[in-house]
Amino acid sequence: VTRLSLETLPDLADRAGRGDLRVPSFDPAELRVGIVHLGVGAFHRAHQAVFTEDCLNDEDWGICGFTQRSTAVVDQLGPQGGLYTLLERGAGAAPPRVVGVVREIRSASHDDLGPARRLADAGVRLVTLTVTEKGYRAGPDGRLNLADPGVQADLAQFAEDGYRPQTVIGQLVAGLQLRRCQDHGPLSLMSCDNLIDNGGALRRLVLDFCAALPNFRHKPSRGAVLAGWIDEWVSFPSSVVDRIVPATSAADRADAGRLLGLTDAGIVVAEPFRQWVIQDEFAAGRPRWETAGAVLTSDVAPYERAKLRLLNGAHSLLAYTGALAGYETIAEVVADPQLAGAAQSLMALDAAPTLTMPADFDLAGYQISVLERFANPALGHRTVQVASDGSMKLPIRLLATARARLAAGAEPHWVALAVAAWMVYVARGTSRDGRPLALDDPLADRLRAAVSGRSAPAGVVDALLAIRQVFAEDLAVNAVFRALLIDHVERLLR
Ligand code: CS2
Repeated sequence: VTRLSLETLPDLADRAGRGDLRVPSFDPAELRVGIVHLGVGAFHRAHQAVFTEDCLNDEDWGICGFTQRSTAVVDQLGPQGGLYTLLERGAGAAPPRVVGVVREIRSASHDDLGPARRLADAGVRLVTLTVTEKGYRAGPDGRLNLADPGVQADLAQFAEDGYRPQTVIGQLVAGLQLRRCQDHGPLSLMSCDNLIDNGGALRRLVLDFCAALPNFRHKPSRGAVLAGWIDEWVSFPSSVVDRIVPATSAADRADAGRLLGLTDAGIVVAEPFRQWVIQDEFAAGRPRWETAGAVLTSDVAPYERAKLRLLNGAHSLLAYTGALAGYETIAEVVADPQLAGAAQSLMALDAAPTLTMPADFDLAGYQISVLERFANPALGHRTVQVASDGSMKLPIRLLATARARLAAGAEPHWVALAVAAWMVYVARGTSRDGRPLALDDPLADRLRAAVSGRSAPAGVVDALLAIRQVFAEDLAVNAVFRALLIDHVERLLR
């Protein structure tokens, strides 16, 4: 079957006329790149790319997307000229649409033109990132993890001819250095990952990298000079992203083939809902995202805290407890009244009291909508997908809530249940009905080693609480928190 591409796109125009398919309203071949995006996975394609496409006017805000290690996306989108279909599933879904705003697809490790040279280009005014929590190489204190072998390699070989940085932060700093040398002017770097204060976090990591650059005899303070230039010319807006985008399945690709009459290896599936709250602090302009429904504000912090602690916190609780109970998808878990009730309690009793929202924000309505979105049966969002990278996600979406509640003298019962379910997921590695549960986590080896040979609840809890990358000292030694965990682990193991 013929592949979706710039050449076959005109064949779809008739269908678009009938309203059962949308195609770009502009000529993708004419759009030039203004944004470099690192991490061009399904989430970016279903979220930021769509917002950007929806507000294109006569400015060049085409996207050059980089993948990191895997070249799968290059194989999927390269032959398609960057085109792909977005398929919404669930109540209120819009017709499928072909998205054309992604104009270049490159591999950070294999392409002739790496991220550093691409972002130094004068036409590029914005760099966006969805590289997941682990892509930042931050330590538990949010600072650059200088013990990370990738970070060490990037620092040591930074200025060597032809060296290609392997970490995202190394790539950004190398690009900023080139941009400074070529005098190509200001730039904004915007994280779109689920981190706390993601703009501030990214800025700190970039400056940490500069500060750690080894000095050269002929350039004694190159890190300090670069940091000074970054302070003056580069902004780091924070942003809160929200849309449920499960990994694309073979069945989704088959659906795309049926819908388009063409093969689309790059199709992405998403819920109808999408939200983007952006700190309006751009050093070199930005697309008019507000015309596509984004909220531009001076302070994203309240929205960020609400999203991470309510939605992502509840998501993780459902993922770990649900996977242990033998459920395949998040929708199946929320159909279980007991587990849905636990998610509801986590939001209402543990997380909500830690939030201070703008007066017009409907906190109760938000919690209801979160559970409704999770219940979308058409998404097939797998529990093990949400369960991945727990060591990176827990501190952000659950432990911050626990810390705030403990400080207020309260017992974070439901957060402790979520954390305990993660511990049992790690320690037992199988569901209640004996099916293996994949431990997909950058710390997997350390986690497994920690719990190996331990079966008593207190032993499991203490072994995992001792992992400083996950639990900072204050929580690890908190007797109330530990007791709650042991209690939950004991019941879950039973
Ligand atoms: C999920 C998120 O995989 C996960 O950990 O909690 O990806 C979630 O679907 C998004 O943040 C929703 O905006």
